[in-house]
Amino acid sequence: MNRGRGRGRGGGVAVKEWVLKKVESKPTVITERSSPATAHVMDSNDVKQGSVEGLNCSKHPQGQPASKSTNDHRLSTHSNSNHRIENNTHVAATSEIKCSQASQDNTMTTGSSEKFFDICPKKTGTPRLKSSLLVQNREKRNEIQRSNGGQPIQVLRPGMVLLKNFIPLKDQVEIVQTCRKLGLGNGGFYQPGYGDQANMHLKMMCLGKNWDPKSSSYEERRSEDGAEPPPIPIEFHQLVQKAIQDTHAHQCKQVKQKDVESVLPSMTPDICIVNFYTTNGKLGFHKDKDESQESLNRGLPVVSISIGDSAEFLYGDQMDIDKAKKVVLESGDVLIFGGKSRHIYHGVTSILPKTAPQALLQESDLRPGRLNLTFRKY
Ligand SMILES: O=C(O)CCC(=O)C(=O)O
Repeated sequence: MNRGRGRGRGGGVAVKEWVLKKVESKPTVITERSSPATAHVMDSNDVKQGSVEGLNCSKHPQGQPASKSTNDHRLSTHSNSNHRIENNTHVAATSEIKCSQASQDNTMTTGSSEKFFDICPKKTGTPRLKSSLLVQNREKRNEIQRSNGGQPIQVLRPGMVLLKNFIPLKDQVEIVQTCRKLGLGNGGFYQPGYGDQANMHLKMMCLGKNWDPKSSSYEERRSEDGAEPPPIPIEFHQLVQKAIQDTHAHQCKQVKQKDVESVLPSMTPDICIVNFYTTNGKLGFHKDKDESQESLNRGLPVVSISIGDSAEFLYGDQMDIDKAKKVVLESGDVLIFGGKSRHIYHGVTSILPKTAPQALLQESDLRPGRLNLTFRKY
């Protein structure tokens, strides 16, 4: 059950670092999960307020000081927990910060008897603005592409593929509706936090197993409220299977790759982390390393589905966003990273407002922002 985020394996030493950086008068927090690391940058005021909206990642190799030293604060390992706060921080030089407001979108709270975050609130009286010409044209183009059998699969690197516009609009609407329903029920969307009063910049719901950001591990019930994660719906399983099968077929045909399983192993998920990013949501640079050692060793892929507004997604081999590559994930895209790419650092630096397909918004009432589902095998 130990997802391993923030926890060293083998030695059993819990390691999680939080680094604060001063930007103008405001210090900013970078969280880094080391060995391997996960980093998130946060505004320290937000930490105090228990709410964080801006984050980024930076040069801060695990276990090493980053390039610049200031008198900021550093949070790393407690002897008895994952966190520790120190002064005299080493600061990553590349961090660019967006200071946050408190979560204006925190309409939900935890606790099964309380209201959960609704990703499709019913609009009252405010007519939806027509999307820009750019978005309208893109939607037309996407529709044509879909009716012609979709776009070719893009190989971003060995084991990492992008299936552009893979999910038909009708299915996107259904995914939103399913997530909404699950998200309002027991184990639904809540505001996750890392502890130390620092929140993630998104709303989360887990299916299959719960991932707990405080302990960086999987659990059968959500420690926040004791809720049992709902099972992964069958349609989601089918979608993941199709995405992997299509990728294999593409590898066989186009790349003449014989041993497709060694490049991208098949995977039947037992976990789905559903994130909803409002338009100022983000997710810091990190590695997914909390799945079982067997799953990680075999390079069983993470399959990631994007719906709604587009996101800037960074990925790379090093804990350094300056060296990372960027790809824009649009509504209906499926990104898969497994095999040699299973251990990449990755994160979401920004959500691009008003980029969701108009028809999706009309039919689902999805609120501004982005729904992301990542499937994994524990
Ligand atoms: O939202 C995304 O595209 C990435 C999500 C992610 O990295 C994660 O859940 O670990």
